[in-house]
Amino acid sequence: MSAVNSLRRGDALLIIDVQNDFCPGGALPIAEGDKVVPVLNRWIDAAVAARIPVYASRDWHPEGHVSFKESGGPWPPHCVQDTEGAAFRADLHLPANTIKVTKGTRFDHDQNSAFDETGLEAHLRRSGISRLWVGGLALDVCVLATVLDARRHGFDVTVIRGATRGVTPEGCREAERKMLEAGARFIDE
Ligand code: VGL
Ligand code: ZN
Repeated sequence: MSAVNSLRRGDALLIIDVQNDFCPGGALPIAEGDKVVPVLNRWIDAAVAARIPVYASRDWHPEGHVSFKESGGPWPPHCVQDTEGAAFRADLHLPANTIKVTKGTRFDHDQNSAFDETGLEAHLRRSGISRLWVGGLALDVCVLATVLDARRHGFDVTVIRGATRGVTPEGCREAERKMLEAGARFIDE
């Protein structure tokens, strides 16, 4: 039996930042970023069939955000609010009742984790969620920060490796090590 069939009540699918700018052709492209989409679509179908909620975070920066090079940050401008680059990939089949988590809006600091001042933890608790299945972009940036926070908050976490891609190979190896050390599990797909 494949893992996609093990979804049960108390689970949620948490999709991190599958937005145009993080895919080939975007402003901060991650190699093969678009390859996560078909894998995630299978998980979305399974989540809908099992009636478990789908959460999707999005990086949603104001112009001139502190994380942009022009403002002294590490990244080229990306995921600027209301631009096409900030939109979810159109081929990602998010259900109409997807719970959207918006982050990266603060003027004073970046928010790599979907838990950082978003209220996500409270929403998950209120919804009776204890187990998270996680995929998205980028493995060594926002997926990493989100998974570490999820573990800190005591959620059971499984990362779907085939549903993630990262910025650098070394970054991905180090990120996986940190997530495993924090008690997250990995499955291939
Ligand atoms: C991300 C770099 C900058 C991510 C967000 O979603 O992983 N990476 N902002
Ligand atoms: Zn960002």
